[in-house]
Amino acid sequence: MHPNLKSKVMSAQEAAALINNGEVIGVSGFTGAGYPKVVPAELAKRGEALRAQGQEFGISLYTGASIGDECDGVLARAGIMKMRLPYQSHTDVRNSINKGTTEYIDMHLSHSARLIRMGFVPKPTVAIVDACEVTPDGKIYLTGNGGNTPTYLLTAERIIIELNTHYGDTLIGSHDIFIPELKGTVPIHFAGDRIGKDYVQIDPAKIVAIVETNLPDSLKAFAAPDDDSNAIAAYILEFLAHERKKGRLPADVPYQSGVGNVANAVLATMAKDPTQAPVALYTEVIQDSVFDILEADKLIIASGASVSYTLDGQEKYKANAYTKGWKNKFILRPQEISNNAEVIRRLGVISMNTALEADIFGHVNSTHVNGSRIMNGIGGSGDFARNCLLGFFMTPSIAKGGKISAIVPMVSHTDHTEHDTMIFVSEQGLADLRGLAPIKRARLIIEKCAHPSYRPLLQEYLDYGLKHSALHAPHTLSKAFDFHKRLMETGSMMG
Ligand code: 0RQ
Repeated sequence: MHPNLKSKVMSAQEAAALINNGEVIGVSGFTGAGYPKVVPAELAKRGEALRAQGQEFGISLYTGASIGDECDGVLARAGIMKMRLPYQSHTDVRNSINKGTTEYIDMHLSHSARLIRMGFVPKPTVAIVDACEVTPDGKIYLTGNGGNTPTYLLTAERIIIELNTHYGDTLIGSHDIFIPELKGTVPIHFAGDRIGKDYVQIDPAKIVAIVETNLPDSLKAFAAPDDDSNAIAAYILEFLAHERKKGRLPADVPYQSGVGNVANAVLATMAKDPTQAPVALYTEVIQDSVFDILEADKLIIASGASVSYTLDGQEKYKANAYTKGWKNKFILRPQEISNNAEVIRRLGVISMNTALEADIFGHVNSTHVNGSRIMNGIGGSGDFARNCLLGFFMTPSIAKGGKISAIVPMVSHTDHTEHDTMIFVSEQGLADLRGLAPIKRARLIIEKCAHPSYRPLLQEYLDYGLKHSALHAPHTLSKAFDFHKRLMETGSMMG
């Protein structure tokens, strides 16, 4: 190692001691990939100890998206996470937000870096970044995510690098770092286009610590897709085949899929289908299901903001990166590019995201249980839903053993309005709402997507509105939240 860099090598504890009360920390990491794994734990210990002595200690934490327990979990449990943006999905962070200890700004993932660069929220004072390689002239080669990491590296006053040998050099060359101007084009015309550099160039004088590690991203294996996920996947694929036959779907449009079991089931089903042509992904999160497509020889390219592989998936990728040429099949981008409106619209992306609840007129709540309790965040779902060529919102028709209907009269919080949603899919069926006025949308959603046990209640709500309200979108405000009221009062939307 170069003497200048060597002099910065220290323990995680020493690096954490460089972080002061009130700092804004920008970390690498997107959907459980490429986040720092040892400095945050030492920071949490330090913060807890100082607080135990009666001293004030709190930090703001900016990420790409959700990150592992070794960063989000430890900081939330220590009670020192005062502010968090732009997305999380950790139980302890969620609890800390919902009890008011952590202030949370839930942002479109494509917007966050630009808002930070423009100074609408305080700029990071320190960046902590998981990296494969750092060179004496300040080239940082990132691990499994682009995320907001380039922006944090460029805007922070001090940089702490966790130099992680886990991926070896298998991710070097995968990145395409491009930071867009406030106005101007992002010249990606195919999912596989490269427009930037494979490293982030920083001023090496900003590096204050290098901590050596050899640690994987701790992402757990997914459960095998259940019957509901398989049914939803089958409806989507049948529908896409139908659209293709109608000539409404160009052959080469790329796919975006959200996180979780349903998204995995869709890609796994595609991989198994002998009639499925090779696909490109222009997505944010690349998950293990991409391996099924690769092994079926159906992957053109996977472009995303992260490779969020399980522990087994990480080993599989490393084993095949060079031997089977998998390294050349992936491009990792900053999230403002993976989720860029201009590019999504230009490429004609097919987008698949999950709703917590949807209402009969097509508005979607992805984030807030009963209108106020945050679940995760909007993530990139809005970036894709508004700008895609064809957009699906997927959800099982019921949750919590039938106590909750995913289809409600009026959503208790709105992330995606009727103007941004197109096609709804549950295990009951698929409703294509494109080109339909509100009453027709409501009839179709109740018929195709609602669970049979909730259809009569939804129909009753619509019928009442048809008699007593204006006949464009017949809501009855005094009854619109009866489902949610019953849930809060009796534990079931059924009452
Ligand atoms: O609760 O965990 O206690 O069993 O919500 O639901 O069905 O397991 O589905 O894990 O895919 O999560 C919308 C939260 C779905 C997620 C959401 C309960 C249900 C269960 C989880 P348990 P499932 P998933 C890509 C794009 C927004 C961001 C997004 C999400 C738990 O997909 O955060 O799409 N999406 N980003 O029982 C109360 C309801 C409920 C409910 C389900 N109506 N009310 N609880 N649940 N419906 C990611 C990024 O952008 C990075």
